[in-house]
Amino acid sequence: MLRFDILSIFPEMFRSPFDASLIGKAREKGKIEIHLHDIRDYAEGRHRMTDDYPYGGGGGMVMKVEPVARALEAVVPDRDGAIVVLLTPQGEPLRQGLVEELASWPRVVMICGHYEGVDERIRSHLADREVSIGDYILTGGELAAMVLVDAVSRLVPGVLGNSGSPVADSFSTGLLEYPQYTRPENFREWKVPDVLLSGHHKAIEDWRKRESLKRTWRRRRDLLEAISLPEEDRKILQSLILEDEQDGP
Ligand code: 6GU
Repeated sequence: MLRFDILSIFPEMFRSPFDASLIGKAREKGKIEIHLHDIRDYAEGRHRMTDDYPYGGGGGMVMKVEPVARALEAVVPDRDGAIVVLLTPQGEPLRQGLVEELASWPRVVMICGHYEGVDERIRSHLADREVSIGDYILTGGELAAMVLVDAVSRLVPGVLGNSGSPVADSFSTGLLEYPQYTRPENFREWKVPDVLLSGHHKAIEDWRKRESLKRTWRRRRDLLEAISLPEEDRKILQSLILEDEQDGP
């Protein structure tokens, strides 16, 4: 069981993505819990403002620290066993390793950043980690929080059911996935590779390994540099690089 708490000024954004699909099923099965908290409920004053003008001037608005601090204190009065993540474009880029680390916590609390930025004291005094989901700017941290919940949840035992095993997927081998096919065998003369129909298990395994290496070499050389390939795989890679240079398929 993993519990997520999401602090946001737009908690309603999360309803349908978290009710539908595998995440909804995981909640029904009690594998995960998702609790939404409206930061505005913790804001004071007649207008319950969650943002304010930046000290020093300049454009844009800044997310206030007090409502976030009060919300956090209500949600995790004792922070033992909980990790508090601030979603912000300035954060550490989200990769599978960080997803795995977050999945090891019993409780993941997320603060969705908003406006042109958040008061620096939210990051320096309230958050344990800052996470970004990539090098582009979203209007707020909500979609990033959904990405995080999805990626972390699929690692929680029992969430994937029989639809897949997280150990077999590409980011645990460090390589991109090989091409997959299902029926029909021939669609508009677009054919399934013969080897996959051969029933020759060793040949299929070799083909898949080669295709994974080829695809990773062509599309994501950075991934190959980050892993140490077994000797056998390096040989396969060498041969397909040569083939590629001679305009291979
Ligand atoms: Cl976490 N927040 C926002 N606003 N934009 C992002 C992001 C987060 N990650 C990538 N872009």
